[in-house]
Amino acid sequence: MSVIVVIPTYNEANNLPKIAAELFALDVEGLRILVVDDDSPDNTGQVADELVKTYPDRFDVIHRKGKMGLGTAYIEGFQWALNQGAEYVIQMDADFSHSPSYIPMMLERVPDFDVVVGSRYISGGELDERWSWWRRFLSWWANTVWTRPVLGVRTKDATAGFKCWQADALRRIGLERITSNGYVFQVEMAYVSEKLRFRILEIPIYFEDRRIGQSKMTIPVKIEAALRVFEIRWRHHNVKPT
Ligand SMILES: Nc1nc2c(ncn2[C@@H]2O[C@H](COP(=O)(O)OP(=O)(O)OP(=O)(O)O)[C@@H](O)[C@H]2O)c(=O)[nH]1
Ligand SMILES: [Mg+2]
Repeated sequence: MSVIVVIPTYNEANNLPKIAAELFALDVEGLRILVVDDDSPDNTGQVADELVKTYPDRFDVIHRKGKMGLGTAYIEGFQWALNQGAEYVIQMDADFSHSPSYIPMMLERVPDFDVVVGSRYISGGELDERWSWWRRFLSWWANTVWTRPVLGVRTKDATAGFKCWQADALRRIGLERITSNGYVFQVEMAYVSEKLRFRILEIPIYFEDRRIGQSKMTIPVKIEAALRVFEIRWRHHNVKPT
């Protein structure tokens, strides 16, 4: 099996060696990691270069010239993974919000689906119990009251960022038509997946708060993401299953 885990990083120097060690400890045969780093000021890029030496042939990094955003980082990473001949491509954050422990289950289920989504909003899914009611409310509202009705998306967690794709599903998406740069990238991928009538499986996850480092999800970033949902609908409402 050939599995590439794509991890975009911006200031994750302290998380990266730990998440790499946990991923390689999973005992998933053929698992490789690709980091896409945006010239993080905390030197995540150099940490990644060290990891390339520690895990030869299993760990790679793409260095980009500046903070170019989560969306383009994933598109570059996915394209690289497809060119490397990956059968399955996993996307996850570096900050342990997405626990590597779910990956074996995702890989077990993905052969019968186009994509398996780590979901916070199906039965059994949960947000960190340390989150304030306000943070929970905002997250729930953004997903359930805003994004899903605006787009008519059936996936319960339309803003999820932890997914395991069949390589062929990523090819069918046509990555060149995905243009979101920020966090709304996840929503764009979810919407196009549904337009293409992909077989989507949601599995419940416990979404832990980031262990180390700082959130990049500021209020203006959240507002922009909310408004971008309309742009996504406008751009892709005509997409038809192939
Ligand atoms: N390459 C790249 N990675 C990014 C960028 N912005 C965020 N990331 C990474 O994308 C992942 C998710 O970002 P987070 O800051 O954790 O965002 P979040 O999970 O929505 O917010 P938190 O509540 O802080 O965890 C992390 O691995 C980040 O390092 C970016 O502009 N470029
Ligand atoms: Mg996070």
